[in-house]
Amino acid sequence: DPYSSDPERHPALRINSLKPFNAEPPPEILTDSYITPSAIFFKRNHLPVPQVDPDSYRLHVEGLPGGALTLSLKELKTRFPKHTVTATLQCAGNRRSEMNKVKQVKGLNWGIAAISNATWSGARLRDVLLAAGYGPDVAKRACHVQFEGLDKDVTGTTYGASIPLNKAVSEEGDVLLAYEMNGEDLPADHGYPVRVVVPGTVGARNVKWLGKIIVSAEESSSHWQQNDYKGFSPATDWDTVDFKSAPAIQELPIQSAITVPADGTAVDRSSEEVTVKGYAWSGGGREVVRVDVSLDGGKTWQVAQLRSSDKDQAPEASPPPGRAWAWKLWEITAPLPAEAQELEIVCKAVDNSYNMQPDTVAPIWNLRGVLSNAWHRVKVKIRE
Ligand code: MTE
Ligand code: MO
Repeated sequence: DPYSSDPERHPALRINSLKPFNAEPPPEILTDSYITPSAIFFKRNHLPVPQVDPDSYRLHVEGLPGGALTLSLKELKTRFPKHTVTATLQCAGNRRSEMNKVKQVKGLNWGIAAISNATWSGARLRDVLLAAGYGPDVAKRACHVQFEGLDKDVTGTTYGASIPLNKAVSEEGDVLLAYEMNGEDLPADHGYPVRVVVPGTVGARNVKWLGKIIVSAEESSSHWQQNDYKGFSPATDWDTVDFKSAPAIQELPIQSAITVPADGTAVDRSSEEVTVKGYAWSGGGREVVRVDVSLDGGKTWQVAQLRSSDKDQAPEASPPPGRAWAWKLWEITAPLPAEAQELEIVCKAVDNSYNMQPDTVAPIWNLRGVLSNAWHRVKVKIRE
């Protein structure tokens, strides 16, 4: 069993697939803390978790004028300044289960919690590329930075992905070769000893167990870059789909969801009010500026309170424009409407480009069930 050396996992996780391991936390827990504890951070593995010995670990950097650069874990930690970024990771398939309700899609049936927020520390990818000889002439022939994981399938093929070179080398891009998550060594499930953290970019490009970096004229040739993680029209089916016709997902669209109360639960009339909680995030460093909440299916709206830290802590300083990598948690307490017997609670977020979520799933349905970001809706009974 290639999965026999996979690590132990937190029992609260909701398992989508055991081998490879894919799981998300219960939504109510997700918004209990601004920084998601690593143990309940969602886990998305395509392959068995590789066991990497930190002493013999080597990171290879190729495709730059300086020739190949090889770094040990110690060199990565000591030769480059340590940089810390709080960034939210979201899988392209987050909320796929809502697309499945419209029409069957292919992929893991994620709920609303294939998204989590952590503090990552490591070397800047930019600094490592500069040390390997990156300069302005390189940008004339190369456009992409490819990443290869150390996790392999039975044929020896590794997980891989790529990002645009300009994101990788930008001083404002904050791309990390992270060796710490939430102040500790990366856990095995999250890429020990080194993973790429590409803030604002879809989870799939945040390659774990990083073995090799290649600066290149081409995108990664991996299955996950070429023939997966792309969006299509609702009209496209498996007979007509041409993966070459669509760009690989990089930045993700505006997203929000309700974590409390859970769908199908009840509130007591005697409590007179209801508290609604959730998360909101947008890709590409765009900042969430507002979350609207409705208790009546979208007829009337109220504005929720946003926060960027845990309640007992001072909020983090507002991020520089274009570098809002972390989610906002939101909350609203509203009186129960007198007439209603049931609430249809809805949320929708707005980012600083005034991007908003679509109101329903059907027009954004796609065969792979990615980019699912319609208004999130939960129904709650009022108990008399
Ligand atoms: N990196 C490797 N090497 N192997 C993988 O299977 N999965 C990707 C990405 N990086 C993956 C990987 C996907 S699709 C996502 S959503 C994120 O890792 C999930 O990161 P997490 O497990 O730390 O939440
Ligand atoms: Mo993913």
